Amino acid sequence: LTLENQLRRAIENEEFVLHYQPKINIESGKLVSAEALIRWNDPLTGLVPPGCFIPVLEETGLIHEVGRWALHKATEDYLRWRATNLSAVRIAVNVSPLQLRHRDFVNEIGQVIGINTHAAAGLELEITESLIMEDVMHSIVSLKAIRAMGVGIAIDDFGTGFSSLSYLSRLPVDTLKIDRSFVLDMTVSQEGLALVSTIITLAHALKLKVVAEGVETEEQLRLLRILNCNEMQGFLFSKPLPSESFETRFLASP
Ligand code: G
Ligand code: G
Ligand code: MN
Ligand code: NA
Repeated sequence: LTLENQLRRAIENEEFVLHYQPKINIESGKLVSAEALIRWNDPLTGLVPPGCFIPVLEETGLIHEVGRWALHKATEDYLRWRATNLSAVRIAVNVSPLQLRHRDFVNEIGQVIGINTHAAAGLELEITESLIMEDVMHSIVSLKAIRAMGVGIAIDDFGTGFSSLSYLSRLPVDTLKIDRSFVLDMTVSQEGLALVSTIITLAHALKLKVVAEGVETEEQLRLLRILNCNEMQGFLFSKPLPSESFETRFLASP
């Protein structure tokens, strides 16, 4: 069986699951959001990470169907959390550039949130920097329409995609996520620290929120706090968790 056919069967058998990784407000220490990260629960081999199958979903066009499922599932989980908790934890869903480029994507987002304004306010899309830039004019049009519905937009892996700074100021986005390679270098060299500091200053000058990815040490967190980074995500706080564990650990009412 080719991987493509295995994936078609996985879609039929509903074998995809979403894990959630918390994002923490650095100033308050509070949980503010959860990033949905897809896994394939293959009955033969167990959990398969997205790096192993997202490229094949993209090559075969199956990404549209699986991406739509992820958006609906994450929104459903979000609305359930919201119904059972007073805390307003947002939810972030990764979106393939192929999805963003699809003619129907803006409509699809409209269908996902429906008439539920809570869903729109709670939802954020994460889009990789390099791929926004590949088709920047079309990206701007689509992202504007999505943002007009109240959905947030984050640029993922920021710093790795050579964004033109002139476009950065024109992109309709709310958040920059600093790629974890920069967070790693921050405690290794003065140059690494200077880069993170500069990215945060730039983001704030453009009125964007900044999230640091891959935070693994107290030292990284200490420096990010000094630099006024807004949110952090990483193994220091929690790895991505199955939704039941995420709910028990972070959302269970006392
Ligand atoms: O969870 P993990 O670190 O293995 O994720 C690796 C990459 O897979 C992440 O960079 C993320 O952008 C991507 N990814 C995770 N979930 C999804 C998803 O639902 N859709 C898309 N397109 N990419 C995802
Ligand atoms: O590209 P994206 O940022 O969407 O991917 C998130 C990926 O980063 C997930 O696969 C997740 O497992 C991984 N990740 C999250 N936190 C950490 C961390 O602190 N260290 C490392 N090495 N990886 C992390
Ligand atoms: Mn992401
Ligand atoms: Na990233």
